[in-house]
Amino acid sequence: MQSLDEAVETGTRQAAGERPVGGTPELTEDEVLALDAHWRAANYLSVGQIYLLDNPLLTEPLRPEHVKPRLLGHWGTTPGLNLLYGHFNRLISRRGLDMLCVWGPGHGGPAVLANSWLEGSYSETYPDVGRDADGMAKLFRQFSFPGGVPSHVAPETPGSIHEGGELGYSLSHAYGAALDNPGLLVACVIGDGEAETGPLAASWHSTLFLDPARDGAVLPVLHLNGYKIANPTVLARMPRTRLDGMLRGFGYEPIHVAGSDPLAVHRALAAALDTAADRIAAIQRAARAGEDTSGTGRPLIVLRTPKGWTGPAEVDGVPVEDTWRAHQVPLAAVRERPDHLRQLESWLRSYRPRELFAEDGRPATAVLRNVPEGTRRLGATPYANGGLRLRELPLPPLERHAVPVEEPGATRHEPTRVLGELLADLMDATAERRDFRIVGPDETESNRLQGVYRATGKAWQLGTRETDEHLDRHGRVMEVLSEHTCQGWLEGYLLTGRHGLFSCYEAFAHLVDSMVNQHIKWLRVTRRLPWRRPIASLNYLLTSHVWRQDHNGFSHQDPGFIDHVLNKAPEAVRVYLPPDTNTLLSVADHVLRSRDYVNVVIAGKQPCFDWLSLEEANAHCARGVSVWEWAGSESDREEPDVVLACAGDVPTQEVLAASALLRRKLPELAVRVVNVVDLARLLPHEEHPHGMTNAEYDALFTRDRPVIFAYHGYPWLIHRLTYRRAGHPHLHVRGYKEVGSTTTPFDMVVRNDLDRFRLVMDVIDRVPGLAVRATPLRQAMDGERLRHEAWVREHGTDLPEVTEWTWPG
Ligand SMILES: Cc1ncc(C[n+]2csc(CCOP(=O)(O)OP(=O)(O)O)c2C)c(N)n1
Ligand SMILES: [Mg+2]
Repeated sequence: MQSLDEAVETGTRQAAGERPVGGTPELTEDEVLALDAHWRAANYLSVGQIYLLDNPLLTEPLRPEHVKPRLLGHWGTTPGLNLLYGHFNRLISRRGLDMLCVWGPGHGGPAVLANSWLEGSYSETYPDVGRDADGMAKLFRQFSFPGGVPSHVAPETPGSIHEGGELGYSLSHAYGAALDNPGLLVACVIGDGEAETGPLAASWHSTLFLDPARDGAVLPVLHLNGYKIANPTVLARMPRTRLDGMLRGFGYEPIHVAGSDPLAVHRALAAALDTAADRIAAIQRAARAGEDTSGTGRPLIVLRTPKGWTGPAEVDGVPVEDTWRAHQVPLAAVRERPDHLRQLESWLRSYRPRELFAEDGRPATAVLRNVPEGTRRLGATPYANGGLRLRELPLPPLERHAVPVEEPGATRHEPTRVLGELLADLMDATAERRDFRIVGPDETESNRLQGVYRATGKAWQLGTRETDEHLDRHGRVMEVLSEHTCQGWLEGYLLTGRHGLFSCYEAFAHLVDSMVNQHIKWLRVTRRLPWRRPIASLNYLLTSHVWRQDHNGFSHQDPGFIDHVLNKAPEAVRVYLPPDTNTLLSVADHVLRSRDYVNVVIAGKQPCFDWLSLEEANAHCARGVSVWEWAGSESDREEPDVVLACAGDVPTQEVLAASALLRRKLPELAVRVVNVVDLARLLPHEEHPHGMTNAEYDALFTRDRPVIFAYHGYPWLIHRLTYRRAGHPHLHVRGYKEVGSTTTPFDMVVRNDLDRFRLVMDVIDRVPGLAVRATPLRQAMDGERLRHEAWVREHGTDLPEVTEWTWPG
């Protein structure tokens, strides 16, 4: 049989399909044939991955034992992704582009794997899977197979920054990747089902935040294959004029490509991509010459091709191609049913593999005609292995921002306001290199980080008014009222080798629970892939926290994000509760230098006592948990009678106030105060890299003394973390009990039984021998709580002795 190379040489149309190829000025016949050959090869390799255990080149008739016993994968989206990969190759090769692609329908894993194998990046990453017959057999066998590779565009897939497992985040990831990468074009394939998700719908706005002068470009491809798993999609059934109206409203200028005749679609898609690339180049040229391009619609491709295109048209008399039935595995009983086996074989042979691959399995030259060179290949781009491009952050010396602390509790500062100054220095230091950004849902100022605006503004491409503040086309603070979009931008930014911080109200971090799950999973897998270089950690600063949502109340009170992330892979998760300003600075410095973690930092923005000098704060953070000797009363005794533990700024203040009361009222009681800044220290050391050994834990908390633990969040978490410790039966935790309201700060702690008076009562209730002896004190404490209740209701403020309380020293 004639090889494809020969077919292209002689200009025979036969090799490329039945229909004649019409000439267009843009694409020669050879080019169409080469695009089609690549597509057929990728489709063949995709079907092979889903079905075949053996006989990869069909050198013999297909037998049941050549087929996998469990057929797992998604065919429907795959031909569309294959089509696009080949066309992106052409665009890159012709124009010398640096390109990255985010594949929204990541369930089309076979497509991206097939293309990586074809271009050679797969075998370079995994040398045991060579670009030959043996390698092809391994490529097929390993897919969705125990011990092999996942079905999605997972971290294992070369060139991927986006698994696409949980749908909705492709476009925000793509925009995050493009920020501050002026030479990069990020293509983003969006499934029409994915486009129905809330996060995706919100992320269309991203184009109004992208700065064509200093950022790269995003080219969205809305893939209208018409269906999701079992339903048509909204956007595919929407009349075209309405779809266009929607897209134009978001700032895009759609370019439509539609069809089911492969050769016609190749021509139309190539022309569309050329048009889009020309428009992007023109917008960038204008913006970089100082022109305002915000009125020009950004190109977007609407690709309308059949779901499961080129797969079985019908199975068992039921239509499959171009219906929702093509979503997963169209032929399900191949091993059992000879007719299905025959259908699979003819499906595979319809791609004419003998034209596409030599006998030794290597792809024919014509198949690879458009494959770019070296790191321009989508599977080899360093942009998708961000750690390769990562630079150390030029963090300022902490001494420059630390607050002076001569003695504990003598002064007060707003921790996040001081941090804002440090972040401003960091913005200054990265002004040229542009590799640090802050994202947040409209709360940078509310969280008192506004110091940062002396160094940079807020990204904004639309019109401005005189009354607006800090809006700036080139700004590196990104504010949009979609936590999902913020999270997606930051993930895309970090995954492509930069640094950042997400500042958010504590309660609303829950909106991205599911997104952070996925990111943690990504990190966990990449840590086991030696070729993936470590990336900067994803850092959350959660402020405006549960105890100080004074004017918002119950809806804004929820400390549960900590519980959520601590369920996740311990190797990738860190939670910090700095109790004062210098400790926050020390923690911030640490997390911004760290790699491959999700760090959650919970810190207050309200004036807070300064407990530790910078030196003490650094030592405390290095230990993660320390005895604060100056705050207790155990110095002249061998062992404390009771341990008052605390984690979080408000609980720390309540514990110190309780300790001061106990010192005055029960001077003979030996009280130890322990502060926990790194929550994972409480875990057993076998469970978390930061966990303490039992010996360390027992030395701090004792094995048998009562421990009253005042904790920032839900009390159960502390029990969960410590349940295996010898002292656990003696541990009593106070924290947020879901009693929230719009009320005074001290009323919040009283209502949740976390206040100093209640803590003293807890001590009396638990230290043997105090129950009777200290009854008068217990009664007095109860009286204080009643007095508080009456006072706040009458005056609307906290008791003067509470608001004016200071550490007695
Ligand atoms: C957030 C989310 N919800 C549900 C699913 C389950 N799911 C997997 S694929 C799919 C359909 C996707 O349709 P579309 O985006 O159009 O992709 P394609 O048609 O290209 O397969 C769904 C609902 C998911 N992966 N993520
Ligand atoms: Mg679809």
